[in-house]
Amino acid sequence: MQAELKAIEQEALAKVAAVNDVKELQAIKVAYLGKKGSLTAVLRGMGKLSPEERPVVGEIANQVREAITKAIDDKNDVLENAALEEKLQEEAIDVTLPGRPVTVGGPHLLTKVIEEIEDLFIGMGYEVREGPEVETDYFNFEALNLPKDHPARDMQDSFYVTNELLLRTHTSPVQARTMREYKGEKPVKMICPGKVYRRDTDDATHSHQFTQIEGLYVDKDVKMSDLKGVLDIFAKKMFGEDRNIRLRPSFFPFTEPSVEMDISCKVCHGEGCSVCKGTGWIEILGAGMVHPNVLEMAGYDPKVYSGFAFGMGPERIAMLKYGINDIRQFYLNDSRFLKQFHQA
Ligand code: 2NL
Repeated sequence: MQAELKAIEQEALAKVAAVNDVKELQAIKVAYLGKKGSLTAVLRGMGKLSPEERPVVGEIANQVREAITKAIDDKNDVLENAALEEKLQEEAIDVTLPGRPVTVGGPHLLTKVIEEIEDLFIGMGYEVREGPEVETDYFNFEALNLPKDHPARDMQDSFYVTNELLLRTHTSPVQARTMREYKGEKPVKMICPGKVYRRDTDDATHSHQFTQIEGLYVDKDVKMSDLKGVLDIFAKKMFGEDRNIRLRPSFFPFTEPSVEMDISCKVCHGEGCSVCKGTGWIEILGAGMVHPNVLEMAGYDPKVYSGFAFGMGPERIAMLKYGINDIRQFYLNDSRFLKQFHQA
């Protein structure tokens, strides 16, 4: 029986030494030490031994059990450590690698141009005002001398929300609202930047949504020459002191007389070249003296008050200033375009 025990020990230790897998090791443990295991079977047979033999064999049996148990536990530690090591290797992180770069954004070019224009007029005493983008038919059209049957009110050209509400087609309603608020009692000197909407097909020079900045100065004795002086200062500050302006007659329903302003071409200084299409001048904005009907509807007595107004498109200003040839660039949010105008 002692020889049998020693043989079991040798066999078990050899198997444990050969195994390389935790599950197989577990199977060996069951095969030798389990309830139906071979060592257990031998120990069951101890009852048949003589009382002298029993303690001797019992002692050996315990040693064998301990030797096998220890071998299994040690091997288990080895295998678990190896598995852990492998996992650590697989999941290793190189903390010395450079991190992902953090890109910093900046204000959109259009925002910067609008703020530059705002600052320029704030410097001349204008207040900046904003108003709703969903406007009433009254403030968007009626109050600006565009009666119900006026051709500029074509349903095809505006985004109507209801019969009476639409997305504003210009920022003038903000000025009409301001005059109404001031009740014809004090001067108005304001600009209003903001988004406007027209039912247009988008292309290089048209967008169904774009921005506008309008200006309005209403007071006693405001004259056309005041308008020309302010626009000249604006053009020189915005495009350079070497630029000149000229006013051409034009038409808007809300101003009389109406003009369009050109600035001299920076490339040829008025001589005529490809940039200005041979004319020497580039159109920048529209303006005029506020129509008496507009003053009257807003509560200002046209016999006492007069005013000038102007309107411009910041996209157009930015395109001329930075040589951008497609208005859609402003709205595509292509970072390759936007980045060019970020400060270093
Ligand atoms: C353009 C022309 C213009 C105005 C806007 C205005 C506003 C009031 C009264 C009178 Cl409340 N006029 N605004 C006047 C003339 C021209 O814009 O071509 N804009 C891009």
